[in-house]
Amino acid sequence: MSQKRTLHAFFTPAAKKTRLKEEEASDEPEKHSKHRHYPYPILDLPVSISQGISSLPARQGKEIKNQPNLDLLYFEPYIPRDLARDLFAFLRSELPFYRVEYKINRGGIQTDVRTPRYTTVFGIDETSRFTEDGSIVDSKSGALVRDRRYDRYPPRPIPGCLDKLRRSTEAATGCTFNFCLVNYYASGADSISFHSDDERFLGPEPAIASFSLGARRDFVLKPKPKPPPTGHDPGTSPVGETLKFPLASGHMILMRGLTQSNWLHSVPKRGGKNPEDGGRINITFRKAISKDGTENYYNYNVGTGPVYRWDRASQQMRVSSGP
Ligand SMILES: O=C(O)CCC(=O)C(=O)O
Repeated sequence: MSQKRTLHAFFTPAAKKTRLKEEEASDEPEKHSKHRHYPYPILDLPVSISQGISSLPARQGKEIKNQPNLDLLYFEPYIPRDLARDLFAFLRSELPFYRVEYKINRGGIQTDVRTPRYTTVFGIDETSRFTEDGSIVDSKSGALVRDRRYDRYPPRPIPGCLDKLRRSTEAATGCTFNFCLVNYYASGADSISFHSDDERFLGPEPAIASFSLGARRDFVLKPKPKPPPTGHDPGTSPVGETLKFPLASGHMILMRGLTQSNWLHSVPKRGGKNPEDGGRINITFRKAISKDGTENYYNYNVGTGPVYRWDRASQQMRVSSGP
């Protein structure tokens, strides 16, 4: 049996077998995206998924602007159910993930934080780009770039299996993106706490496209707390209410405009035994405008710990022993 057949078979449900037969009959070898800073070559999408992405989005986005300074475009869905299921299984199997640990200073006390989900990141800020051979050059001059912010965690180009969706998202939203962050929530115990993506390295009104694949999870938005009123500002401006979107597989929310400077978002933990606790992938596309963004994203989404990879036999992430 060819390697192609084996890989296709393991993430493809029975209902897809007829369509895949034609692909398996082709002698095309599997292709991988390669880069010296990937822990292993990353498999490109099978033809069935790649072709499916070519005809997205499945639906038009719906504008949600009914709260002060909130500007969302909600695709419900962007990716139809079967394609979302295949893309979820493919990315979970093929991407390298990390469980990043870092220290923060809370009120003068050093605290260890273990990120409560698996993460990975690809891309580089707009001051630089990758050449064909994977080197990093200045976006304008084309000269090789050496910068301490790229030294500790060398940037990695967005692999083909994510770049196709990035290009589709750019076409559907009119935005441009140079970063792809991926979260894997293994169960309801994994989460992301309230935060906003309002760092200076994203520019003043960042657009962030956020995809959900796999288990349904709540995406909660709440207004940022207002500073206490001053003599000039009696503090009467409207703030808005907490919103909850139960995001299903294939849904995409574009957050744009003043959303990040005025709202916080989170995916809270979910308790209890729920049949939908089958794992969820979140993909965000963003645009970083400075090298600080590149350093920050690799620091918090790759870090210095081991690589995890999906283990089919045990149906969980395991520390990867090699390519
Ligand atoms: O998983 C999600 O839907 C949200 C992810 C998120 O907020 C982030 O990566 O900043």
